[in-house]
Order: sequence, then C-alpha cells, then structure tokens
Amino acid sequence: MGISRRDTLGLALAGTVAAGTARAAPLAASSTADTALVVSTWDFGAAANAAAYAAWKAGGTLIDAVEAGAKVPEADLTNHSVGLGGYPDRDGHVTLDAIIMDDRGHAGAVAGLEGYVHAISVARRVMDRTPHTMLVGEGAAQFAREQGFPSQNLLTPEAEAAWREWLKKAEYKPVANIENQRGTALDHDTIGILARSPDGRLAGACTTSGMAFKLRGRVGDSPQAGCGLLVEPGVGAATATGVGEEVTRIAGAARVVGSMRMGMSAMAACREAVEHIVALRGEAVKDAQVAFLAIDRNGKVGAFSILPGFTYAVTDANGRTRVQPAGSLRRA
Ligand code: SD4
Repeated sequence: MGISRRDTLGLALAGTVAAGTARAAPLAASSTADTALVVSTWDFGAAANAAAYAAWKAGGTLIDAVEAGAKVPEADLTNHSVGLGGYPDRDGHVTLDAIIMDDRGHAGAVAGLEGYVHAISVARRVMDRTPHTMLVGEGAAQFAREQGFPSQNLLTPEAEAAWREWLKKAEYKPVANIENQRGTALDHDTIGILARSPDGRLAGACTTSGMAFKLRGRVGDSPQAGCGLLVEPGVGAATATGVGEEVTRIAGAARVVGSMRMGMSAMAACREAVEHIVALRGEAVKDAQVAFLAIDRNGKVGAFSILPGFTYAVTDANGRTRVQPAGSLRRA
C-alpha cells in the first residue's frame, strides 16, 4: 500500500514560536531529534503539534500544550470528524468525546457532548473544576453552558449532506485510515496527542466525534481513561486511534503503558497491544484498523497498527516535526 503522501515531512515549526519565553522550561542538554516533545496521531497531527509546541514555548504547561494541540483539528472544518465539521450519529447529531490527563492523577473527560466545538476544553474544565472524571450527554452540555463555553451547531452543510447520502443505504462500514483520506468518505478521525517535557513530565489529550453515523449514545474508546489515553508518571503515555470498540475491549492505552512499566520499549508495547487484539478477535478484526502511539519516560516514541497506513507526527524539543508511517501487523 502506498504511503508516499505521508512520507516524512520536514516541517520546521520554530518559526511559529514566540520569542522570549520567560516561563518556558529550559531545554535539557540531552534534547535531541530522537527525543520527542509532542507526538500525535495522523498527518493532521503536525498542525496540532505546532500549536502544542507554541503553547509550551510560550510558557504554558504540558496540559496547556496538549489542549492547544487538540483544539486545532477540533476547529478544522475539513476534518470529519473532530469537533466542528464532524459527521453526526445516525440520527443527525454531532456528538463529541474527549479526555485530557496529566501525570499527577488529574483527568477530565466528556462523552456525547453536543453543541460545543472544543470538547477538549470542556474536558479540561471537568478536570480542573469538578471532583469528577467524566460528564456525559446533556449533563456535559449543561456543564459547558454553565462554564460559559459558546454553543453552536456543529453540523456543517457538508457533513449533513454526507449523512443524508448515508441515510439512503444506512450501512455502517468502517474504512481503514480514513483519517488520511480527507473528503472521501465516512468513518472516523481522532487526534491523540502526548507531550513530554525535557524534565520528564507528561500529559495527554484525545478528542474525536467517533464513528460516523454511529448509534445514538455510542461512546468509543477515546474519552475513557485507560482506553483512548493513559498517562503515568515515570513510565510514559499512550493513546489509541481506530475502531474504538476493539481498543476498549482490551483497555488499550492501559495495556501499552503497563507493558512499558514492565520494561518494554514504547514500540514493542504498541506492537504487543495490536497483536493481542488480533489474537483475541481474529476474523472480527479482519478489515479493522487500530493503532497505538506511545511515548516513554525518556521521550522515545513507539507506534504500531493492525493495517498499514497509520501515520503519526513527532515534534522534538527544537520544534522540528516529522510525519512518519507506523509499522503494521498486516501488509496492504
Ligand atoms: C472511536 N477511536 O470513537 C475513535 C475513532 C478514531 O480514528 O480513533 N478514529 O472509535
């Protein structure tokens, strides 16, 4: 399967960075190109990483960085779907799932949120201002409203047209790697973004509108701690993308982090989780895409997927980004 479009892009992001960053953490002398500061899923992760890097360089925390990164695809109309422009559920409602987490046991999430573009920011408010870790549906929207987030209709004319077209047959067929085939079809996009500062602190965020035309009320892996995202101090962080049910069944991100805790590299841990899904599910995942992305406590990155085509964006502490293809269990 061709991946040339996703071959390494040498994007220098340093130009986006504000100069004179009084509160920015000093760069460790050991920061090198193979030590990542921000990593995220898919090609569109490069733009998210740029925003995350800029937020961090401007003196923000790692949580500020991953939130800023996640907000980029949330606001991107061409991205079907994270946030605005997302494909709706089968009843025509755009519903968002998101989680944010630091390495001190703080986490906040929303699931089935309607009417608010920046689900990740609402999730952060859940983390910062409530004793809870997740709010869902109407309660999440009520909370967002009370917190002063602006509401808007997230169903764009383009997404509505795609939904009406889908209604003619109403078939749900997952399409692998749809994240890298903008504007061609259905299915799902998710950004998972992980950040590690040179002093070893970690944070992560994950935001999505989930599967296109999903059953109303369906929640995927993304907003569930330990499934779409997990951050553990002194160990690392992991995130997932692809068919959320397959990730949720094995508590995917928790499995990857657990493997790293036991001494596996980030790469080996991602591969092990993918192999476990395939061994467990056999024929049921014949055509399914599931991918994991992880960063260990030293900033080493790993990624692995069932099918070829998964890409991820890595930004180092100097702001240089490359997008690269992950290894996969199956060939095209
Ligand atoms: C979900 N895992 O809701 C998400 C979708 C996704 O790339 O990751 N798409 O199942």
